[in-house]
Amino acid sequence: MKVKHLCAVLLLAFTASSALGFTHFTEAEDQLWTNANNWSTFWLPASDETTHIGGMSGVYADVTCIVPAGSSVVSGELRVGYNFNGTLIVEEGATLTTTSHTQFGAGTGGGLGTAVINGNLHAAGWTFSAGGNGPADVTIGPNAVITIDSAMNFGQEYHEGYGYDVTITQNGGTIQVGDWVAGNAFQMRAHGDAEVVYSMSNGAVLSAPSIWQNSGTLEFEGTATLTGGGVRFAGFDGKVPTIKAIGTDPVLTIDGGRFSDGVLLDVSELSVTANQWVTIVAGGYLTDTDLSLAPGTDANIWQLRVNDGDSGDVEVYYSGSIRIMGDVNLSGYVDDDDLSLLLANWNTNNVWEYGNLSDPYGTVGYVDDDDLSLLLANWNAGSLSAAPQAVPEPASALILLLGLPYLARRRMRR
Ligand SMILES: [Ca+2]
Ligand SMILES: [Ca+2]
Repeated sequence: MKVKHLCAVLLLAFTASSALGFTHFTEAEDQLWTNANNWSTFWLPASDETTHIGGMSGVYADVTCIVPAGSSVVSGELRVGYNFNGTLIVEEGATLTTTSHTQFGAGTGGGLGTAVINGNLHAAGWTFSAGGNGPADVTIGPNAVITIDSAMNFGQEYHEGYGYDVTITQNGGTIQVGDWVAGNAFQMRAHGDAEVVYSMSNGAVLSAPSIWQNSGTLEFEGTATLTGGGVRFAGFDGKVPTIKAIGTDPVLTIDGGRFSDGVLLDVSELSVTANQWVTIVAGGYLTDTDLSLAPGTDANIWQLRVNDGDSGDVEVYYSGSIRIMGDVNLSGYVDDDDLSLLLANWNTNNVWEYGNLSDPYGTVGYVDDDDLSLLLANWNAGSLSAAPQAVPEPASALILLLGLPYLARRRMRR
């Protein structure tokens, strides 16, 4: 009974796909894409310099198929893990061109779309677990050179309430995206409980004019670069994105290229392993809370160190520079100049530059004792990598503090 049932399903799937003009990779002899006997059409041009498979229609890869080293093949739309689980392997030195979208785990059958890519791949677009019913797991190797003409599209937009995990591990290599990296609604996210995890390491580069992350996790280890001009991390729909640093001395370069467009690092959490430095090169704007933050060799390079016992939470706000909690005048360190500015604007509805540290845009908050506490808790911060600084006399701060009730009373009377 079970065998009959399975055959019926297979027949149905074959009939449905044939009607749509899709060629099956059947894996009849081996797993090689360049072996005609592996294809439902039994057709393959003799030369493997440029091989057209599936013509302009498309290919279902619901088993494991390998594009072997030294080969160059072209296909139409490619669906990896559509009816069943499928795996695409592009070996080092191989070139795969898809004239339409490549989809991973984006079929109706719930199949897992897996790929291991260490060669050249050129696709019209990439879709991960979007518009379908399956998860996706893609690993990109150090020799991969990937060009996506339009978008890298994450997540599940058409089946509200469902969610499928998307895991992308980019261990080096370069991905150049023509339009944007995001979900169907311009978010790098998945619905429901699904997680999008994008792990970058070994010098991995992801480049696109627009990279939006609204939930899920971006991990980086060693060095990694997000580039192209419009990197944006911002919460959406009750979810928040996480940037997570792993290993020793991780460096994440967020090179917007066009900073006038604004690089928004509006993440709620930057997760960093204790007792290590993280270097972030960005046009973003970082507000430190419990962490030690120090300028690097130039004003755009800052290092973040999370000490044992400190929280790993960092609030990041939009602007043109990275700022230290308590540094009201943006001088790079926290001292009595900042304290004076804060006190001079006591009890006003104001922005960061006038002392409202707890509410940098001044949307709801006033300059008050919460801000004073934040400043004093970060007294002398920002001087970690500089030459030893004279510690401001506690007495001067104390005198200013003693004068505060008098100042507050005078302002209230006006
Ligand atoms: Ca300052
Ligand atoms: Ca405040």
